[in-house]
Amino acid sequence: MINVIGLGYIGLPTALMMASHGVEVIGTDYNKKLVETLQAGHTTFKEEGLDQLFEDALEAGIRFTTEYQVTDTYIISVPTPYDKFSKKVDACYVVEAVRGVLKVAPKGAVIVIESTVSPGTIDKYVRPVMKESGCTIGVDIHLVHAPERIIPGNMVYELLHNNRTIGADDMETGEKVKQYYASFCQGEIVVTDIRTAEMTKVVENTYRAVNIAFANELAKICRHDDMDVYEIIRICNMHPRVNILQPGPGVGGHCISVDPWFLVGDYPSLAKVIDESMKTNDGMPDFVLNRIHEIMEEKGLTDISRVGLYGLTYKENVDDMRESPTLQLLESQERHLAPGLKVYDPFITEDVVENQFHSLDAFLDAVDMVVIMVKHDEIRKNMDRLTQKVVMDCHNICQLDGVYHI
Ligand code: SAJ
Repeated sequence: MINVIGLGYIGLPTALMMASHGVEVIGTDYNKKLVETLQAGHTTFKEEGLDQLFEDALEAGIRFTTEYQVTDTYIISVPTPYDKFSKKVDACYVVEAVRGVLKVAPKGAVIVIESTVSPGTIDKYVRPVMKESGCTIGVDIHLVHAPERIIPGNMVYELLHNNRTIGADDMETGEKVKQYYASFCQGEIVVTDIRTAEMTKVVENTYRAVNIAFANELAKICRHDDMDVYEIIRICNMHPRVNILQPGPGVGGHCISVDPWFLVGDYPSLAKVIDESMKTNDGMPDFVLNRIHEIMEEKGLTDISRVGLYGLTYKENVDDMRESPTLQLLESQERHLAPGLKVYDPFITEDVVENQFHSLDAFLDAVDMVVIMVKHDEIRKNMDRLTQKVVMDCHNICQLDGVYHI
């Protein structure tokens, strides 16, 4: 039986996937409300295919609790924030979860850490906790790191099809854990050591962050001399060895905007490209805010409260707002003591910011200028509703005449 600790964006789909593929699973989370919601038969966030997977897992007998279980295998999937000042990973939730497991785990149990951690975190923070509790690692308890790779918006498909990495102290444990993942994962599963597994995960997200930063920097260069960055990227990408990503209003989510900072925090004198890239991405919401003011001036608009931001989530067709560029932009606006922008997102039903609307109709009635911050399918399908508005399209999805870009 597997006890999955932490039932958030990664832990829940992983637990459901294993349960629906014949593994006995109990999911544990310290958040009582979340556990009660799951016990009542409801999922806790929206994701393509998640509800069906949930039903399959319930049918297969998955259970949810706030208690740690006595079993032979644990998967820890809890958040790893970073300290905004030092830029280093904050492993407190992982350490707490390991402590909780150690209180109940029988001799020989395996603890698999799925949470993203910076290279060396397991040596530095997790092993000492195990030693303190009197455990001999590799005898009383085995340790594994199996970083997740699934992308919000396509999680269920990617859980099934992505290749995976498993880091273990010994091949025997690595192979044993591999069998659990192989119950559902159709991709290749590589077994390596723990430090390598830690590093690969952070490097993957850093690679994407640096490449997005490159696209964002190109957008700024092209804006400076009035060139079309999208056309330039499109043509460059016809070269067989060039594949530039797309500029955007900023980088959000709990991965690409967070994990690369771990390397900057741990290697400040070495991780120069990464540091600059992260600053470039973090500067994009401010860049958009400046563009809004430029465009308003050009169009003779004077009332910022007649400008609306479309989208609050960190990217399209998800309901996750963590580190979202829109939230960053609103914060920046407050710092400049110029509140008033209207906001709307079809995926966010509760009130989270001021001047927020809950229907596209009401939002469009209240604004003269629309800034497309997130390319949800809804706005793609409603482009004809924007013909009378000034439009700033941060994703190059609007074909209307006179549209402004980043
Ligand atoms: N973005 C751009 N331009 C692009 C692509 C993305 O501005 O060309 C922005 C998005 O709008 C968003 C942010 O970047 O704000 C991040 O979005 P994303 O779709 O690139 O990635 P995430 O954060 O949803 O998921 C990433 C994935 N990592 C990689 O692709 C290397 C996913 O596979 C990981 O599992 C996930 O991080 C994670 O949990 O670590």
